[in-house]
Amino acid sequence: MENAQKNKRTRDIIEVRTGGCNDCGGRCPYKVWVENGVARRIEPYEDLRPCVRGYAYRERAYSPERLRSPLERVGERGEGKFKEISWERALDKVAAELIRVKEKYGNTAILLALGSAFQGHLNGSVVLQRLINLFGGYTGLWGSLSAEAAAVSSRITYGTLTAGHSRDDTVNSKLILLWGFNPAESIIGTDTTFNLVKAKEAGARLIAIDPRYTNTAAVLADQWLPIYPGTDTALLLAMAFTMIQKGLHDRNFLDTYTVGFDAFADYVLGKTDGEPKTPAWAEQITGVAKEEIEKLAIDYATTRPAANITGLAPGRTAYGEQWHRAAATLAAMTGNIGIHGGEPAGFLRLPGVPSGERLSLGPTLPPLRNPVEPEGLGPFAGSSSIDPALKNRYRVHSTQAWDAILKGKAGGYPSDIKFLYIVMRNVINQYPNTKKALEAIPKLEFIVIHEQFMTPSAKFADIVLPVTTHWEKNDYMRPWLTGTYFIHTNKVMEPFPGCKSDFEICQELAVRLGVTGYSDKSEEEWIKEIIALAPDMTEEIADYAKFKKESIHRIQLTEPVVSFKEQIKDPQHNPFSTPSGKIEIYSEALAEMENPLIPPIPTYIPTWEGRDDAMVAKYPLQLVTFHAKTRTHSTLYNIALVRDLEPHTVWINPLDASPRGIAHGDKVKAFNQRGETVLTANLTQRIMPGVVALGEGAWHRPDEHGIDVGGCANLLSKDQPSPLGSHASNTALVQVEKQH
Ligand SMILES: Nc1nc2c(c(=O)[nH]1)N[C@H]1C(S)=C(S)[C@@H](COP(=O)(O)OP(=O)(O)OC[C@H]3O[C@@H](n4cnc5c(=O)[nH]c(N)nc54)[C@H](O)[C@@H]3O)O[C@H]1N2
Ligand SMILES: Nc1nc2c(c(=O)[nH]1)N[C@H]1C(S)=C(S)[C@@H](COP(=O)(O)OP(=O)(O)OC[C@H]3O[C@@H](n4cnc5c(=O)[nH]c(N)nc54)[C@H](O)[C@@H]3O)O[C@H]1N2
Ligand code: SF4
Ligand SMILES: [Mo]
Repeated sequence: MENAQKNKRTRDIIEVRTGGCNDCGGRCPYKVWVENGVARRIEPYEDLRPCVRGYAYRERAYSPERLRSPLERVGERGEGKFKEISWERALDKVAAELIRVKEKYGNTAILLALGSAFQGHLNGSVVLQRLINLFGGYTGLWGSLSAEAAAVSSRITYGTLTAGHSRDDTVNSKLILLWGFNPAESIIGTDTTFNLVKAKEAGARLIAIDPRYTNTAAVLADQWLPIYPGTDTALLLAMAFTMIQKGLHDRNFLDTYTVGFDAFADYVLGKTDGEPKTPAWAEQITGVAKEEIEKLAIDYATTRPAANITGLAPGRTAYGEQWHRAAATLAAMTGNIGIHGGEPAGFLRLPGVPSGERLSLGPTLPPLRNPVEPEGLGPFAGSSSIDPALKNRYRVHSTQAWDAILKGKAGGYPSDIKFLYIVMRNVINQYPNTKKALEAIPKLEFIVIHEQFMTPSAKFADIVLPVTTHWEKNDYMRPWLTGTYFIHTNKVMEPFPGCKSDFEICQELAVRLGVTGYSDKSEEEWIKEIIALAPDMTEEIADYAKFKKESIHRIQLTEPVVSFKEQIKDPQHNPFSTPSGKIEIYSEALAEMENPLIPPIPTYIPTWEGRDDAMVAKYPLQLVTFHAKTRTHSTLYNIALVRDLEPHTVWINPLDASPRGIAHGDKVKAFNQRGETVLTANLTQRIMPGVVALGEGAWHRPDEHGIDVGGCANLLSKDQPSPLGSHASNTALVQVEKQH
């Protein structure tokens, strides 16, 4: 009796060093205090502090809503009626359906929707990709939903995906433009806001260019320049006009390191199209006053060094790739490339990682080649080819998955799709045009999903396989684009009863599919092998056991990392990796595509559904769908702890609300020709008139009439990719009305 009481009181508390491993913008190392097997508390590292969501991942891991058993659909698709079945039966069924579809239609009838929700290099969605490659292949998707415009623009302009500075360099900048960049909320690098604060303390001026007055702007910026979405290229062109007119551009830099500036200057001055890109011209398009444009141009050209830190959202507009290309061109015009405190305004990957095929960082479990595709297309979305026509021949652009299911080969898509396999995505919610998704779903013969929760996508599956969270497995990862460290994410808790990891599921399916050679290694052996595939990591991680134990490995830098330092210091011996060996303001490769919508120099192309579209008569407001601070896309939406911190609303300026009779807190309907959604109005001067905004990721929740009352952004978005593959999620016109 006495002993039992004593045992009861014994507290077995251990510290597990691990980290967040999601597509969340950060990926922070932290310690978790685990009491008798239950995670209790997260403790951050000094300089790499978790965001508000980090703490909610604990609630999520233990949520009573977690799926605990494989499910088989019994009701209609989407009705949400399932029965629990055994793992044996579920896996047998998935394997049998894969074999049936392969035999009847061929491998291209299988569409993989592979997500990025878990970012470990062993257990990522590559586990399914590898399996299905060994099974004969599949129809894949291309086009990163996040950063296709940034990636393709960096590859064209600089010849590499890596084009940025480690964040500790920010302190060297005298002027920082936060261009469509809100890292205090849409985290882009755990270390970003910390270093921006340091830069401000060191005297830098910061200017935010954003249709919304964000928390980052409120806390850090000296000035807010509101701009109409999708018009940023026009602003950059007018800045270029001012610089050229006033002779402020760095002619020596341009002559030495770039090709094509003269063609660009002719276009900017209106010599090629009769339209000088003056500040007055840009004022009409962007809504930014011409005096402000001139001032910004002069400031950016004369305050050295200056960093234009570009977010990803302006690139997620129609022709968003032009904005990234123009931003890089202005970085060159101001000589801010390859120097401390400057910024090439390109895509950013972890410094030190050799540029590769993949948008994500570094090697993973070898995915193997997709046998239905030709060699050389590259294994991943955002592949090595920049030619969209080539990619479209074998893959479907991710924004057009629903259209491809509906239209198939007859509609010009590479295959007729019968089987949808979803891993680490909430496709119905997160791909554009959710109504079209609902139309496409019935065309499919079979849908499988691996999930942790009954998400809006899981509801439509025929079989749902419950998976473990990132705290229930070991892996290693790199930070999200910035951050000079590696993390070994150690297991915090035992797998939730009834759940398996994605890797375990694929291993068991491999046996049923008769696939050999899927995996011959243990978890630890794989992790070691993957590390060995990365030259930078092999150098850094000399002692694996130490890495695992300490969980974080910090890369020791003698100074901040600056892309293209060598190219600028000694151009003779260090050409850029572009065909010309220089920064390509003019790209011959683009010229060869002979597509007026993919011009060889950065060009302002008015977006579809812009302010001058005929559609404004019915749908006069531009919509921005930002990344909300309380969720990772749609992940965490069902966790009250964070959801209640910032209610999901539509931001609307009082000048737009008042003629519509809308008061703060009213229920409103946001709609266009594609769909409608009901949510709460947030009247605020923090959004410019003519623009409304809502966070992406709120769950699609149809009421009894099929009307969404969840505020799902993608009911309103258009499923048309930009010509170079950008996901144009910030280009849409809508109307907002009071809901009676
Ligand atoms: N309108 C609009 N749409 C957007 C965007 C936008 O700005 N506007 N942003 C786009 C961007 S940048 C992105 S990256 C995408 C993100 O879209 P998704 O990749 O769909 O991301 P989530 O909504 O987080 O959904 C991921 C799902 O994976 C599940 N999951 C988490 N961990 C695991 C795991 O280990 N295994 C498995 N099998 N499942 C797991 C989660 O429960 C969750 O339901 O959304 C895009 N959609
Ligand atoms: N809290 C949180 N952080 C995240 C994520 C998350 O889901 N939640 N997701 C992560 C992922 S996967 C990604 S890809 C990144 C996305 O990172 P971003 O794309 O940079 O993030 P967003 O919030 O979509 O947009 C940033 C800002 O751009 C503004 N903006 C939108 N359109 C335009 C435009 O046309 N012009 C200008 N000038 N500004 C515009 C928005 O108002 C917003 O304030 O965030 C990462 N970080
Ligand atoms: S969600 Fe991402 S950024 Fe936030 S604490 Fe977790 S790992 Fe860090
Ligand atoms: Mo993303």
